[in-house]
Amino acid sequence: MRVVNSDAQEDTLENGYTYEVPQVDWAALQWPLSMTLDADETSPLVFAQVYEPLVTEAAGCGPGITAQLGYGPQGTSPADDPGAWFWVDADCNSDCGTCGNNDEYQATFAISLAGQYSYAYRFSMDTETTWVYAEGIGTVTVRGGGSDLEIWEIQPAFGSVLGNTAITVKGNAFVDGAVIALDSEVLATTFVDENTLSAVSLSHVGGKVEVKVTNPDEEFVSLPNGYQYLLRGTPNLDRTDEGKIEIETTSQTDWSDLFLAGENSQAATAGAW
Ligand SMILES: [Ca+2]
Ligand SMILES: [Ca+2]
Repeated sequence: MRVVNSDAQEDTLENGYTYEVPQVDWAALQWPLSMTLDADETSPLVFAQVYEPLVTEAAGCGPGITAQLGYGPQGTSPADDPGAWFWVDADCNSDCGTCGNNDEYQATFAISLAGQYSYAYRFSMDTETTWVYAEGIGTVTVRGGGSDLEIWEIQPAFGSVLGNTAITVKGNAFVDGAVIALDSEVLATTFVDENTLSAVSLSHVGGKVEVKVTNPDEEFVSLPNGYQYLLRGTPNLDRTDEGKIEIETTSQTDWSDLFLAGENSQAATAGAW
């Protein structure tokens, strides 16, 4: 920045002024956070809210904000991997009565290929040059059906690094004798029906791993990042019909004292501390 007086005296301050890219101050995915669809089925409306001072406070949606809803391979980040995501423009939900100072946007998507995907919102204030990615990532399972071998979802999709987590893989065209593998480690697998397999996880270092189902004829399908080994799962604090919170320990997806002690020894062995 340079200032020049009328007597031609002047001074310059290098980097004295910063041109900032206009960005929304806050944005978050609202609802829903997960869904299951058939292939090519249009999703329910997905909502996100955004806040920008002097733009969103007034009724309706303020000018100059572009909102997009996108989906991409499950476990990928829309900010880190935007080329792998598909985006659609969202519309203003001008009827939002609970938005306060925020604006709300809505959109739908449909996905042709069966599998598990993540979805998210992003917002731009400079005609789609830079984006702010909204807080919150949704998960959608797309069922294909027909005779194709498919993985739809893993229940639960995470478990202890110690292993011994009972997992169920839902999908299509499983054959008696099919096996589940986590990170290429084949598990002793129980065939329940053509849509359901169950197994118990083995111990493994923390992180996301591929889930693979192989039928006896060697045909296989895999879901990258489909299962996550955690040092500790989040306890399920949903109340029962009687209003009680029951910590369930057999699946090891809830906390227990025994579980916590085991984690520490496992972490030490893995050299993570
Ligand atoms: Ca801003
Ligand atoms: Ca508004």
